[in-house]
Amino acid sequence: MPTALITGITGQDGAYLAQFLLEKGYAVHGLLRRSASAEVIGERLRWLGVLDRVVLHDGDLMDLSAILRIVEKVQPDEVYNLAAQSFVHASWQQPLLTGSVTGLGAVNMLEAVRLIAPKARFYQASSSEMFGKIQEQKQNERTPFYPRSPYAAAKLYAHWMTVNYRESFAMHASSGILFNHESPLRGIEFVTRKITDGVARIKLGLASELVLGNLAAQRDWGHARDYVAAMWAMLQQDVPDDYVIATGRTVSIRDFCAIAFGHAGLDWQAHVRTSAAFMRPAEVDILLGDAGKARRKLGWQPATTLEAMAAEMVEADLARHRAAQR
Ligand code: NDP
Ligand code: GDR
Repeated sequence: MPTALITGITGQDGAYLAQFLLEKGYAVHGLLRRSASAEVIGERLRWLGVLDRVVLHDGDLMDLSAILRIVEKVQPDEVYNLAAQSFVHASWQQPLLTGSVTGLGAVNMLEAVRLIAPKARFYQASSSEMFGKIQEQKQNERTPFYPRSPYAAAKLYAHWMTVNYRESFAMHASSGILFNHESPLRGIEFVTRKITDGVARIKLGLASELVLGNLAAQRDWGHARDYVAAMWAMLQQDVPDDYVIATGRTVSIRDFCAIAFGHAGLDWQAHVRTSAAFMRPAEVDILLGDAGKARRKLGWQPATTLEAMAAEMVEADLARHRAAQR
């Protein structure tokens, strides 16, 4: 039975990846940082029905000694570094924390693997945000980067450190440059989930309006369930490498609103207003990925359309609010 260690296992991708690996017969271990609100820990893993099938280890990505001990104990075959301060908007308010966790945290994991389990295969959660102010209409693995936030700059550092450890120490380290991916388990502060939650509230009469920021921004959105399969596929290759994972379709926030509100039979324009509070100091206007390399080498392609994903998210938020009302 192969053993995987996932940092960020309590997040959206960590939960889906844990479920995916368990179905493949892996022993799944995860890093868990302590919280005073213990009752909400593992909520996403519980939602997917896998909380009691994973082994959780107390630790923080910033604490190298804890990481070293956990890697020693788990002896993983595969390490997935998903932990990060992942909310772009917050990274301007917390640039140092973001640099520490999202940037240096990856190096803590790389060091732990190099020192304790050098044969383990390593996955780094890189991001399309690294393309930022885009240098090509469609971004692939050769497109130059131009980060536009403290988050993106930190991810770029972690990305290049992953490449460097691969080249310096012959580690099996791969970097997945994933475009936005969403699901019913997406954090509520991210725009798709904020919208689907807003749709559910308005539909059930719990709210009348939804306040958003820049409606013109465009993103290439896929489903997290499809994207974790690509992470795994990267680590099954003989040779480590970097891959763009995307759908190849870009849609504005405005159009996502139309799809999500439309699913509930609502007119988005009657309910959405904008506020400067949700605008960013520097915006990533548009992202559109070319996942041709992943398709050719990994045999990967997305299975879920944006419309199906939006419908799944709206339905999940309706169910949550209905359950809370009972
Ligand atoms: P989430 O924000 O849902 O999850 C982040 C995870 O990191 C949580 O488990 C969180 O723990 C954990 N974490 C944060 N800080 C620390 C720390 N100091 N020590 C240990 N764990 C910590 O992110 P996603 O699941 O959406 O994304 C997974 C990764 O992929 C992230 O690195 C993200 O930046 C990256 N990414 C995501 C994309 C997307 O569209 N979702 C696209 C491209 C890249 P806790 O539950 O305690 O907060
Ligand atoms: P992003 O996701 O920054 O792309 O990062 P987010 O959903 O936060 O923003 C997407 C776009 O929507 C615009 N927007 C709003 N965003 C939020 N959060 N709230 C709003 O009210 C709102 N109104 C408009 C934003 O300006 C932006 O243009 C996500 C994260 O998962 C990162 O960790 C990951 O690396 C990238 O995706 C790829």
